[in-house]
Amino acid sequence: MYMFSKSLEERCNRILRDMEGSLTARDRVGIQDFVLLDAYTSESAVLDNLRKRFNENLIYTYIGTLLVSVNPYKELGIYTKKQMDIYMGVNFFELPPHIYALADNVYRTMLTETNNHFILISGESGAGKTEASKKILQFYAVSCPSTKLLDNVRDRLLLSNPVLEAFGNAKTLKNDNSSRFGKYMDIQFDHMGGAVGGHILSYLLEKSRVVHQNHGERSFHIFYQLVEGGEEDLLRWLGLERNCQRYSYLVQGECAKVSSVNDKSDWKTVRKALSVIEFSESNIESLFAIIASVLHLGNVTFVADSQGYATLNNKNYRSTLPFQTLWKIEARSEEVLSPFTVDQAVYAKDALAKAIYGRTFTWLVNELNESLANKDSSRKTVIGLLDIYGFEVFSVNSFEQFCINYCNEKLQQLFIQLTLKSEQEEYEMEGIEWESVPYFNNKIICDLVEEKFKGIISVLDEECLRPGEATDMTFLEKLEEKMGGHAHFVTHKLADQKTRKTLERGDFRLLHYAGEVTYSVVGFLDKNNDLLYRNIKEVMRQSKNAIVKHCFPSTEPDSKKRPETVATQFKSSLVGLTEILMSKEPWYVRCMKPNEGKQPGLFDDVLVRHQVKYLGLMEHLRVRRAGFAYRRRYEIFLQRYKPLCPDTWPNWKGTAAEGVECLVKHLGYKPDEYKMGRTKIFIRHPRTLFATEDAFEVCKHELATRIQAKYKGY
Ligand code: AOV
Ligand code: MG
Repeated sequence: MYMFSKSLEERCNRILRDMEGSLTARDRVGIQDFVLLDAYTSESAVLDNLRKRFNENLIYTYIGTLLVSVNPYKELGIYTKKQMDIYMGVNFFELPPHIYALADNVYRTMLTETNNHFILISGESGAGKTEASKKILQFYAVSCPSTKLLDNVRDRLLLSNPVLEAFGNAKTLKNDNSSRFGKYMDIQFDHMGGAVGGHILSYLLEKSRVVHQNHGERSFHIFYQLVEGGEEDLLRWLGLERNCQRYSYLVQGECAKVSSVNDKSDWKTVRKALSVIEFSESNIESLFAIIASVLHLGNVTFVADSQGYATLNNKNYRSTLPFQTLWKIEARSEEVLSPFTVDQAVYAKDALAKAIYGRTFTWLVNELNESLANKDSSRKTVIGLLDIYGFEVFSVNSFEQFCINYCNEKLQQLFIQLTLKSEQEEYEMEGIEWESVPYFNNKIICDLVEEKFKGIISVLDEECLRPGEATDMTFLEKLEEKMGGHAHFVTHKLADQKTRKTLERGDFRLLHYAGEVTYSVVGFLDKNNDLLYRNIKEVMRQSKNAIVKHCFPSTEPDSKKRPETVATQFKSSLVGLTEILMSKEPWYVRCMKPNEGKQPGLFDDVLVRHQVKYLGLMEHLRVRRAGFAYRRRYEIFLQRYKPLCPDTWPNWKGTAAEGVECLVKHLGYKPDEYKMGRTKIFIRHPRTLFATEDAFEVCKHELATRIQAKYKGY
């Protein structure tokens, strides 16, 4: 349970015990808030501080209330129940930076201000976003009030993670557990702070991974989990062998085994989670039948008959298939696919596999939401957790990376708007003069991608409207025509002038906020269209598998009405997400990667410096420091520092603002060192706060000594 007001004695003792290190270690371990760094405008000083802390296994540092996290790539033992207890109900700046401190602060602010919040976790692929979001959820699971009913919700919230990760995460070259979908999760709290429900929104799953993986990558975890961990009789029923190598869809990347991933035990976790979340046994069966059917589908091959049409190659396949779903697909597939060439048949087969998997994933999210739904209609407040796929650059980048990186641009834009906006508003609201800070606004790149009639998505959609005529190359030509002069767009014609690097003929390059990415246009039109043959849909509709039936409803709009393209749908869903987020109070976790090799203990200066740059940390720091480095609500400031002044200690009778005024006068603050806003005190220089903090530390020692002396005799 939370304790909002611990007695001073208790707090002194605890702080003395747990903060022993941090009282003396400022030089050794760096500074825990960049705002207090003297050379705050120097990128090198920021980098030095990060490195110093990283080398001491201190992966967290603040910029005010923003949390910077550097992936340690090793277990640090800092996520224990004991650590959670330490951070529960304690003032944000009282303890060393931690993801729990942020989680706790958001939670308490939500409760005291009864408003909605979200935590935006960003950073490139492999930087630690998903881990951070799990730590936050775990913290709430442990720290929130507990009753039998609430524990049930808590378990479901926690267990939704392994299920979603099994179906939506995969090994990539960047990350062995890479999120291949975007996830926004609302955790709903009642007025007592109990977690009473949740809701998940998922964004664009990278379903092409089902049929193709680049070298060194895998398909979604669930396939390997089923094959490796599935019970004997289940596999027999599904007609599967316990050997991933047997399945064409699992071996494209030639790395079915990953040392950091234990498919067998993960299977058990997922299986158990599905039961706790109360998926019915028949749904669970249908779900695994779908996973198996995708694997079987992958093994279907075609040969050309005498007329050059595709026919099924695996004659014996049909008799060995034990269940209805695929049987039906195949029973009709000759009819459906017979007029196709072999290439077209393979294409249709892959399209079907992707569609089945993609729709099943959507079904899964809906089921989880059913299970997490809070039936009580009383007013709730929420904390939203946003964990999306991070910015990524591979040697070959396709439509998927284009969408992922566009999504990251949008979130960077949101960060810029909100940090500057809220800062401006705060100064304005508090009646304090605002000094603006120059920064790179990536709106120009967002516009390049999404602007109506002009952006890359519009051009792509236009080309998708010209079937038969348009190709990936005509799309590229149109881009060249329309975007040629844009500062962030390069094709091979212009490559030398802008970036001094040559480009292949079928590529275009975007100068993203986080770096350059070269995209190969191959497959852009196809993936954006994402069409499925109508007769294949009809076959799916007749399936006996309840989930498949549900995922291919007969009410689906027919092909006469053109469905929205993938990129346009994604764009709209991101607009929706932005609206959801804008209505809530923002908090930020900026995750960083210390090296490209997933190695513990290795801090690559060049790589980290690059992230410091593009994550906008320097600008954020400057903004925080532009006028006043620190601001605190009067009540909080007074509560913390009142032992420093005989007039305010132990109780101040007047308003908090008057108390603070009295306190800072007593401490000898000069008039230009601070400003009194409407609800907060603003302190210009960190050294002023340092001095106050130091005085506070001394005072704490004295108090603790007095307390110890007092209790000695007992
Ligand atoms: P991501 O979510 O940011 O990448 P993850 O959160 O999956 O990255 O982290 C990648 C891996 O780094 C994890 O599987 C852990 O092995 C390790 N790791 C991350 N954070 C920590 C931590 N705090 N302590 C110990 N190890 C950690 V992506 O989903 O690819 O964008 O798309
Ligand atoms: Mg992730």
